[in-house]
Amino acid sequence: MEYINKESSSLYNCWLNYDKEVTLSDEIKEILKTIQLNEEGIIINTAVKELSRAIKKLIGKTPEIIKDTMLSHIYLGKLKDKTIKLVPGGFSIKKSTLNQKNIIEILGKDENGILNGVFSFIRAIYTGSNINEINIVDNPRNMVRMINHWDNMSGDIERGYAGESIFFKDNHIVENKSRIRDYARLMASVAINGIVINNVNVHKQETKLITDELLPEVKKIADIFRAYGIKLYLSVNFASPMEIGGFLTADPLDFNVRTWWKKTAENIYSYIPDFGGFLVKADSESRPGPFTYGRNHAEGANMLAEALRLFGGIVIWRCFVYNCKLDWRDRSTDRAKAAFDNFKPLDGKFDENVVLQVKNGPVDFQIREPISPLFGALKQTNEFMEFQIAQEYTGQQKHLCYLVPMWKEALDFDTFANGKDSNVSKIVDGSLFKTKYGGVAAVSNIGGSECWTGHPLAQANLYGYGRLIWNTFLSSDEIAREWVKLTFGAEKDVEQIIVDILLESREVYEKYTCPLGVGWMVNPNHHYGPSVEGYEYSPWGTYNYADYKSIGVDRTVATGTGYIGEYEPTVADKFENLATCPEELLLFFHNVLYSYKLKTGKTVIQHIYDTHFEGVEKVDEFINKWETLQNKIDSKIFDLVMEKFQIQKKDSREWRDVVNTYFYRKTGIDDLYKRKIY
Ligand code: GCV
Repeated sequence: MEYINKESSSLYNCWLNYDKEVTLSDEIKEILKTIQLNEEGIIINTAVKELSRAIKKLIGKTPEIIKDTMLSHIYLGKLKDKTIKLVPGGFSIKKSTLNQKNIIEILGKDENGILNGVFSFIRAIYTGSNINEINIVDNPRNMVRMINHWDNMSGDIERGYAGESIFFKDNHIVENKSRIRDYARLMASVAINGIVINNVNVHKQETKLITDELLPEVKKIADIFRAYGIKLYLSVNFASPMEIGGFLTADPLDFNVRTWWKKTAENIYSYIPDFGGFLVKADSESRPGPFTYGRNHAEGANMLAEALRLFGGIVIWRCFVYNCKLDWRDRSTDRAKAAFDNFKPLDGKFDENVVLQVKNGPVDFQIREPISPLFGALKQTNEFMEFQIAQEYTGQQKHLCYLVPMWKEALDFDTFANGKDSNVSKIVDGSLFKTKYGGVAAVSNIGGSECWTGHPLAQANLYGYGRLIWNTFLSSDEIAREWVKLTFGAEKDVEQIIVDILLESREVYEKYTCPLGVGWMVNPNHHYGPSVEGYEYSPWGTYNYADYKSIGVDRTVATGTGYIGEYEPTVADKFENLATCPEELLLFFHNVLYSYKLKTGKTVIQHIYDTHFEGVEKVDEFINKWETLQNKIDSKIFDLVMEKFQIQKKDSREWRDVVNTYFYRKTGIDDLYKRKIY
């Protein structure tokens, strides 16, 4: 891991960079000098530390912490007023007067709420809110707000694009845990309250994380997290009873196997009393699972749930289950159908402390996918959304791709599962079907790089994820603006330029990569760079069925794989019908002639040519805009972003040329404008 001089590095401090000019009234400065505190607690102590740290930067002086005062002050504590409705993690912040002195009260529903309130207060100051009139009541939309790490104990990160793991190195847990503390702090500042530290693909070494050999070190990480209100979770290997328990079976209905899991859970809780639970990838991409024993996913998950129930833990069972050996020549097979086919029949069969975690799209984190039909189809099962902050298919943190608009689209989608206004966000927060657990998880994009995310602007995704899942009503623009102000300061033209670039970036990436929702035109395995026929599991021909006449996957009920039939009828009708199918997803759902006319009046082939040229031009525009920021922002951030933009410039041209050439040669259709296609 890199040595980092934390105090002086804006790259490292991210949005918690307090070295910025802020104008505060004398009244507020007076309030900031004193913190009144009458309660004790691990997280409250963190809240006080964090508030004091920010105040020291703001007024050049550490505040005095006292139990009772007649002076102006900030009051930190739990809310007692029953008229304000707070849920766990929620808080209120209000300026008022007491004994003719000005005070600001930061009140939490619980300790987490106090910490969330403190970070929100700091954010309000640094984003230029009027603190003289501060009056906030804020509750989280989702109770569980998680990050999933795909970190291996070797130190590598599966789909990691920002350096090595901050948790593991050379098959050990890192000794110096200061970076883990800084990470917990960053995550707590956007109200993340659960972190899975290891990869869902659990290898031999990580299987041992639940044993006495490694639990003492795991406990140390959990202790760090706890002080920031974060629970630690582990990914587990379904075959653990065999790998580390000495059994010849991992059959979930075997009494001895069940007992082994119970004892294992009990042992974990003896180290980590607030352990969150297990994340499981089973029977997918060669991971072990209940299928080996003729059991289904509910039987597998319920066995683990039984082991954790007594201690309040949950099992998060992933629905990313598909047969990667499907033969694409058989046009009724469709990977997109797999999660639904596996899990819909089991709705209602999972124990109360099992949550199914479903990727936002039915395939795999492409730049454009429809929502997974499991959102809406499962009506009696706890369900978490799974997003990917890591940019596996979206430029791998070399290309800029602000993902908040994509996540918002997914959460806002109306499934019609319970009539109109059955938005996905109501399903994952548990309110639509009154399920016990609601939440969102996302695959982390951080590693040991100085700026955590490799590309400094990819920090906006990490920040934005936390903010969006706390409050799904925030717009992508608001979130981007907050992040820019917190990271770069309050200069208006700087803010506007960076916000504009961020907001356009997803569509720009989409333009020079995969048109109209077709997806998967990346190089196999590592998933970077163009390869129109590159789908690794399709040795029999292209995933997108492009031939000389037509392109796209026919997923209609009438003539295709039938996938569309997995949605509620209102949604299915819209997708099935060419006239109403959203055009950005046209080729995900339909196979059409290259001469098919889009609403713009362009043919599909011309759309492909045009968007690929436009995408590249837009990257050049980004670079020109970024150049205007020289000497206006931190020079290290400026340089590093410019370095990444140069890569994006070069690689977007490769995308344009490979894709356009492929289709030109395949179809023989000229570009209307006779541009050079290589
Ligand atoms: C962790 C995709 C990725 C894999 C990942 C898998 C998953 O297939 O390419 O690296 O494995 O998704 O989500 O389990």
